[in-house]
Amino acid sequence: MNDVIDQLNGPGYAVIENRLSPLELWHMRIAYGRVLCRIKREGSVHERLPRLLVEDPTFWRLLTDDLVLQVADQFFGTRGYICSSFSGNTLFPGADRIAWHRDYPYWAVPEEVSLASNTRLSLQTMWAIDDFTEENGATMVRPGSHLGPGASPISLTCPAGSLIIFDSRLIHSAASNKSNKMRRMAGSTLILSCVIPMEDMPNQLLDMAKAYPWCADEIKEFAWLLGADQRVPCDISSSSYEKAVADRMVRTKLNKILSQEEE
Ligand SMILES: O=C(O)CCC(=O)C(=O)O
Repeated sequence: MNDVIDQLNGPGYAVIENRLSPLELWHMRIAYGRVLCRIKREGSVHERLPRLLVEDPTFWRLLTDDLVLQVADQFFGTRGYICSSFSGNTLFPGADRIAWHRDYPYWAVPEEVSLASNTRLSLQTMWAIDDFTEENGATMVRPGSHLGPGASPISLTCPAGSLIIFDSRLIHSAASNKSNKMRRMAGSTLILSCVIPMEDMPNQLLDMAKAYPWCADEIKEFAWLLGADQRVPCDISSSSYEKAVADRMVRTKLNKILSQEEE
């Protein structure tokens, strides 16, 4: 784990090869394929898969990977982080390269502020569901670009089942897919909990609770990661302020859904 932290502090990224066992990888591929069957648009060569955790709870394994959480604890210096987004990115044969960019929320933070700050706002994880090769559109990064201009781009080729983890300030892209097979990736953005999440993860959590009551224990264990304990804006002039806050908490709604299911 310390190696990964050193890599995040140095070049800004780490690749952990074969983090998934062959059986886990097989499950991910089947689950990913099932979602693609439902959402793939005719003729499209680039498909993002939103709401993956709701679509199939198999992906919960990737969000809650213990190495990812240990690294995130160290990276942010606190457990006060949440998931901002969890989705898939599929490049079919013929897909164009993705433009160079930093990840959320750094689109909205001036570079001179984000590069100078010691407070980490965002950590990115990407799981290779297929081998990542130069031909099929492996993720590309500019090493060191989380702290400055960065070095020449390199391609993060790795076997299927590998985990790529990086500081979201790192400038990256995905190459075009020149192979004859799809290249699949599933991943999360974790953010310091004071940042507004990109996706409405608390509502995804409630949808998961409704759809998968028999996964209640797992859902409850990691509900914090999907924002169950985040404050929801409310009227602070209310005389029953504490109750108003409690009633609006996602955790309260979650407990209601799961206790109804258990009755
Ligand atoms: O799929 C990839 O390799 C990179 C995706 C990416 O950079 C993004 O979705 O922002």
